[in-house]
Amino acid sequence: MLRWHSRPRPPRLLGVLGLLSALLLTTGGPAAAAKPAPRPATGPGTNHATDDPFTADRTSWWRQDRFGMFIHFGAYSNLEGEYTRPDGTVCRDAEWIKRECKIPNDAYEKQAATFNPADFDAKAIVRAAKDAGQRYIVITSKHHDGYAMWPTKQNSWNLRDHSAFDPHRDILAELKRAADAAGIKLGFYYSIWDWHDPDFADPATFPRYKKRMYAQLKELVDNYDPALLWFDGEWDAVDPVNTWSRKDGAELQTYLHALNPELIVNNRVGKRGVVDGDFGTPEQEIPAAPVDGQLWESCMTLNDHWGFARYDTHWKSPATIVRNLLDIASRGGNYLLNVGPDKRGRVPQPSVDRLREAGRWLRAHGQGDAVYGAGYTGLVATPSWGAVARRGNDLYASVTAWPAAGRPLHLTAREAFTITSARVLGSGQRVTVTPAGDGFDLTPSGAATGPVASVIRLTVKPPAAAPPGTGRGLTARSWANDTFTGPPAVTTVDPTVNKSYRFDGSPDPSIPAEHFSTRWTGSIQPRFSETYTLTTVSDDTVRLWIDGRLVIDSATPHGPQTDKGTVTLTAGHRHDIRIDYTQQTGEAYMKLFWSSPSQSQQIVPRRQLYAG
Ligand code: H79
Repeated sequence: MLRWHSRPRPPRLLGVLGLLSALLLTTGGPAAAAKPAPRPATGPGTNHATDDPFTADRTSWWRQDRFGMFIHFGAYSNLEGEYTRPDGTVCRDAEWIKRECKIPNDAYEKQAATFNPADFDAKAIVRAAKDAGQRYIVITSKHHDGYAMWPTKQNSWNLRDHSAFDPHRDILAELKRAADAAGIKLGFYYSIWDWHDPDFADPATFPRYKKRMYAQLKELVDNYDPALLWFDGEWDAVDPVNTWSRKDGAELQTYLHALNPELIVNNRVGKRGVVDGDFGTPEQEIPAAPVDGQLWESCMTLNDHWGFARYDTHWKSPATIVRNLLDIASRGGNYLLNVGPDKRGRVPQPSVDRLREAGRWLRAHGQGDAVYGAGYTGLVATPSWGAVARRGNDLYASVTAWPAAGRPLHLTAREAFTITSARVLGSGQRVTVTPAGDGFDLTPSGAATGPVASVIRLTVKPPAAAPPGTGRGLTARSWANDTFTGPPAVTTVDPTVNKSYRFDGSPDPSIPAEHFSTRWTGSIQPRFSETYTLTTVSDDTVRLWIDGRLVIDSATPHGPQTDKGTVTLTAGHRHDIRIDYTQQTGEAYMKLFWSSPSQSQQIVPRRQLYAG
């Protein structure tokens, strides 16, 4: 299995300021001549996109693991979802209780001082995640109430300095140790929106808040080496006013990348855009289809609250959990399923029980193969009777509505392929496969293997593929104007079209960050003879031609945006491609993805692109 358990820590860069002073210190000396100066991390000539999250080694574990545990735990947990007002009436909420129940600061601080999660048992939590088949954990390090769950040095509003908890304990360190020991990845949730910090709401003092926030994030990265950061609270809001901007997000991403280039970050680091961070974050919902231009993860509660609420018994059933996971994996997404420990730090038993049931299903008969390392396939249409995911040359048809005896399950094929074997995991029954209409009928000879879902593994002979190409990228001509006028300022071969210039970058140090244009030319060589969907993510404009035909025409200046066009391509053939891209002012992005029945979404890779 492709997992790194004891990956050596990547070398820490110094951060932008450190990097600049390191540069100043080393220029001119005799040693400086030996080493090429490191490329600056900001400014003209910078492309912040350093890989394709859909295919990078950096994101490999996350793309395979599919199922994670979210943990909402903070000073609010101490109230267990109920606040008794001075007049004796009770107000209910969970992690939003301070705001929704309008608890005065001093009252909230007073109750937090009694917070004593002495029963927090990192090993038990990791065991619960492992039993559930969850392969990573994301815990709130700081929610909107601003209360830090580790001994931060930036303020005293934290679990060590403002609680009744043993000051020698550090639950994030405990969780990190237990997760490492179990081969589970650990990530931290961090809320940008902060109801407690007095500097947050006023634009005049916000820079002070931002400095503390950066320092807290550095503490988290340096002290706990998280694999992932999960931001939240990036939205515009009042009370307190949230001024977090796309520019703030762009700067934070640059900062985090300098701290650890391997970090995986969600899209709420910016403003939830398709160009922000590494993955999209649908909350309490499952997208109906793969998301264009971005990895994605659905986060969901196990009952109706994120934080512990002692009265909330509206638990999802194990069947719902498993079926959600199957739907999500079959659309190429991840499932981050939440638990909210009580004020003593214990994960509610109903949560543990349901998670264990889900894990039991995943372990049974190797059914986890339908989830881990499996993903979207365009080869077949989504059936009404379940979900189909692809892993190599196996399709996993997870059937939640098993047919009556002798009745078929119909599978619609979007491209011609052959099924060479079909069997029900955990059952010796036969599955008869017959070509029928627009695809196949699968007729099992026996009963479902269980009430949750039964998995039919179909081994397929997929559509023929041309061998990988030998391309080295497209020719890129860039102008220091947004009209392709005059001689280009620079001509290069770009391995891929994958540009995140954000606010400050540009194609070349000689080209300022505003008003430029790039024209890519050459050819694109598909490996399958199929209908391809070309997807661009651009800001400000893009036009794309294949074999002289305009496939994407998005010439009205726009913010970060996804556009799509379809084109039938021939395996191994080099189709002419031309892309005209302009950047006027503000942010700048240009990415080119492709997908087809046989090709899952990715940045069009270098070897399939030829200069010209
Ligand atoms: O941490 C969990 C929730 O507490 C948090 N995200 C998950 C992972 C979450 N916060 N808010 N929401 C979920 C719902 C969004 C509410 C909002 Fe609003 C409506 C934000 C902006 C409009 C409330 C009303 C705040 C501002 C106006």
